Amino acid sequence: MLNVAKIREDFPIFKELPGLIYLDNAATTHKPIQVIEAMREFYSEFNANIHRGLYELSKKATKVYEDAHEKVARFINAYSWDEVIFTKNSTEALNIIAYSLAFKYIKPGDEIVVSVVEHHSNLLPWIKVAEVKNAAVRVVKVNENGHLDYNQLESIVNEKTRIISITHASNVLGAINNIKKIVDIAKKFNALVIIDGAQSVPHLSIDVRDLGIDFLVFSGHKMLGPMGIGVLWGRKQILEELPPVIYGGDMVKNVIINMASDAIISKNIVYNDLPWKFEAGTPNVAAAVGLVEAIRYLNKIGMNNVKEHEKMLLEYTVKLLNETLEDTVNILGPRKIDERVGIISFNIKGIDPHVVASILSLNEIAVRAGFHCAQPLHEFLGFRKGSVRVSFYIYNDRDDVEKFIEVLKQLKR
Ligand code: ALA
Repeated sequence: MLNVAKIREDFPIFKELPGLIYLDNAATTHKPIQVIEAMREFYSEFNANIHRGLYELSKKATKVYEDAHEKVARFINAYSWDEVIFTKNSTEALNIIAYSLAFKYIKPGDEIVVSVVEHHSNLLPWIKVAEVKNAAVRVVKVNENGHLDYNQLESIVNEKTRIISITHASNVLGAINNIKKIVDIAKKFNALVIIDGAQSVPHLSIDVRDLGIDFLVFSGHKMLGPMGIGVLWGRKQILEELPPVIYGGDMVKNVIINMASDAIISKNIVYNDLPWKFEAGTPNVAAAVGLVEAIRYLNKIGMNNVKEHEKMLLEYTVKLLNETLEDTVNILGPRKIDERVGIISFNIKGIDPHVVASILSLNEIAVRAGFHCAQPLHEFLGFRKGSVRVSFYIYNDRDDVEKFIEVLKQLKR
């Protein structure tokens, strides 16, 4: 059992807003003082640009930034530190990998497989890439419990499939996909497997070697870290072959251009080693420092305890939702709590989800309403106005759930 009262003491937001019931953790989590302090310390004591100065301050900044790659690598059990590429967030990471694969790997006629539950950021880049490369995107459906249709996946994947890009855990349904099963299907045809871990890395213990995947993306801000830092992890031998998509400083070792008048007549451009090849421009060093602190915080709690805590809250919420709203509530996603991360989306018959969220907000309860950047999933499930989403993290307790349910009770009345 987590000591929620003690954990909450680490989060300044709850001192600032003592009445806040924050149930929108799938959108972003709050930050413990340890993360905020580490970033303050960076800017006050060792702020300098990395890889660019021979002076002590720059060397120090470079060291913490490089170490941050190592710490993230260990957190997900990557093979080596230089497989970890820092991005702005999961969205940017997915876009980078999609365009890089489009530059080198995807050919006309190729197929890219996604699922209907994907967040727009794991759908739109592939639709664009397919358009430009004359390739096709194929979409796997889910059943009534929000489980991926693995039979359909098996029937869709064939020798034309080059990529399967699927979420680990749905940001709407909370449903955890069976990644090993997806990898097994992909490997029959040597397709690459890209996993959107935005909603799984903060909640589950992740081991990229054990999963057998090729790429993983996730965001720092959904796991106690700051906004502005995300991760693209990929297998080194694949990343080494792929071209960068963002060009500029620090991603290149050698830039020689020979000019005649105003024309470039020859050039010799050598890109930098991993991970810098994919990290052009001044990076968000302070955010990397914050992310390391967030990882330290989560490791201290233990990822299995995070999962157990969320499971307890999920069970309690489903029970109270059903008891309170009876057959007027429609809970999306898997019935078995074990198959979810700490997310529950639902609809109350006859009430627009935005109205529910607005009334909750009047009571200082923060949830998200609408499509949650997953409109195709809602259309597929027949929820034309979206859903109300409640999402938990380590500082939520049963009291939060009860206060939220109390408002729904009033709403029902
Ligand atoms: N992707 C985030 C969410 O699901 C913002 O709310």
